[in-house]
Amino acid sequence: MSRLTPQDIEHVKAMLKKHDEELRAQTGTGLLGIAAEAAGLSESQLAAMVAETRIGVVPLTTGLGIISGFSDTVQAILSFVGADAFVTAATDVAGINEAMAAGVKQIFMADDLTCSLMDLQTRCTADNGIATGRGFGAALALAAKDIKGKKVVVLGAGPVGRSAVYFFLSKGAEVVLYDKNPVCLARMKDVPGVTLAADGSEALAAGNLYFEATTARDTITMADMSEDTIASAPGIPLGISDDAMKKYGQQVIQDPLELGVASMLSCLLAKAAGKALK
Ligand code: PYL
Repeated sequence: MSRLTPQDIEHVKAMLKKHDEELRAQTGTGLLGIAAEAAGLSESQLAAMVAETRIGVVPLTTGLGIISGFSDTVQAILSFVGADAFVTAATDVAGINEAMAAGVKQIFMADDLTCSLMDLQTRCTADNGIATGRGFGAALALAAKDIKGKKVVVLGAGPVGRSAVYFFLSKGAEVVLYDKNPVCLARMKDVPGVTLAADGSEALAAGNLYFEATTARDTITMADMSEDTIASAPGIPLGISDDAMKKYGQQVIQDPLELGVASMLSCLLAKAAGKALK
């Protein structure tokens, strides 16, 4: 998982409404609706569950330390989808204590390796990588109207890519998967419904629904895209080339944190309500 920079997220808060409108134009629903789809909930079910939250976002100074603007941006995203969320004034253990004293039901924390939303009552957790795979997967499925029986190309077999693969399979799609790391790829070789590609070009030639979850640039170029392409691209940095974005950017679903955080919330609330995420 790439570590975000302050520059990656500096415009997120101010652009939340505009991004929600962009997502609605691309998928037929906004951030809340996509997050609901990611967790197998209806939008109204999720809205009712979100209204009962109280989330403490606790900044952590471990490892490479605080990312300027990260906790505030997480809080803004959670609030945008209707959660009662606040950033603790203290960091680390003091921040956790502050959240407990404030009567939180959930706590959001992220160190350099793991980003998690935890439910104190049920002890359920939602992981950013897994939720991001489901959230961007749901966005692609919604944008494509129906992916049942269709081929979805997944580039990247890390935690985000693998989570998306299982989401696409649960929706009846077939998956063509490529990762430049043969060990990552081999982990998926016996999964029914998954075909492993020999390289990125072979994968991209298999269909026009793309899921890009690598840490490389230019994995998808102008030659790979057309008016029929829909791409969902959580990978940081963006894997779609600049010239392809200029021509086909409207067909690309991407953001640095919004879909992942909203989907962490929906997946956590679904799990806390006893719903198994298929
Ligand atoms: C959760 C994000 C999504 C993409 N990359 C992940 C990342 O940047 N993780 C590191 C988060 C560190 C946060 C820091 C703070 O400000 O509390 N510990």
